This record gives sequence, structure tokens and C-alpha cells, in this order.
Amino acid sequence: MSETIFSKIIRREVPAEIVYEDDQCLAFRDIDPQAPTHVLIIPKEPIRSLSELEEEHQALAGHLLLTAAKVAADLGLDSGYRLVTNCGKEGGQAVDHLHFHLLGGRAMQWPPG
Ligand code: DGP
Repeated sequence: MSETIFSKIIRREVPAEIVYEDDQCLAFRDIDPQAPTHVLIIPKEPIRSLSELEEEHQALAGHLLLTAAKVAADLGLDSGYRLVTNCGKEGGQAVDHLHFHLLGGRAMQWPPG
């Protein structure tokens, strides 16, 4: 796949406020926050979107979800939070590197826009 800005963040070629990292994933604050806490959780492997996940990614997919919950707890989102992935054009995906938005620090609305 063609590279995105997120690969450059993983390689520290573009600065970001990183809040968590391990061998499989990275979590950093969104540049355009939509809530008081807005963090992106991404795999280091450049998978384009949720639709591109394969059976071989099962453990990684679980790890990303567990990491989101860990980061939420570490950031003190004790009253709740929302985890979102935008997938494809109509899903509102702008960056073609799988990412989960962790949003918290305010009451969320439903339905989303
Ligand atoms: P999406 O629309 O789901 O593809 O969301 C992409 C998000 O990525 C969007 O909320 C803004 C964020 N973003 C884009 N470029 C950068 C960047 O260079 N740094 C950081 N921290 N976030 C970025």
C-alpha cells in the first residue's frame, strides 16, 4: 500500500504526542481533537482499514481493542468513552491506515453524524 502520515509518525519522522507504544501498536493524540481526550490507536503494520483485516490479524485485532481499553483507563476515562473506526469513503475514513479513535472527556451523542 502507499504510505500514509501514520507510517511517518511510527518512524518518528513526523512528531506526535504518543501516549502508548509497544511492538505491535502505537497510540497518539489526534491533531484535530473532537473531544477533550481524542487518541488514535494504530497497528504498526500498515493495514489500510478494518475491511483489510485477515484471519492472520486476529490476535492483532484483539490486541488493538485491549490497548484501547488500557489507554482509556490510563488516561482516566472512568466515566466512559467511545471507540470508533471509520472505514472507507462513506465511513468517513481520511487516512488509509487502520486506526481506532478513542474519544472521551465529554458525553457522546447518538446517532453520530
Ligand atoms: P479518519 O477520518 O477516521 O481517517 O481520521 C483520521 C484522523 O487522523 C483525523 O481525526 C485527524 C488525524 N490526523 C491526520 N493527520 C494527523 C497527523 O499528522 N498527526 C496526528 N496526530 N493526527 C493526524
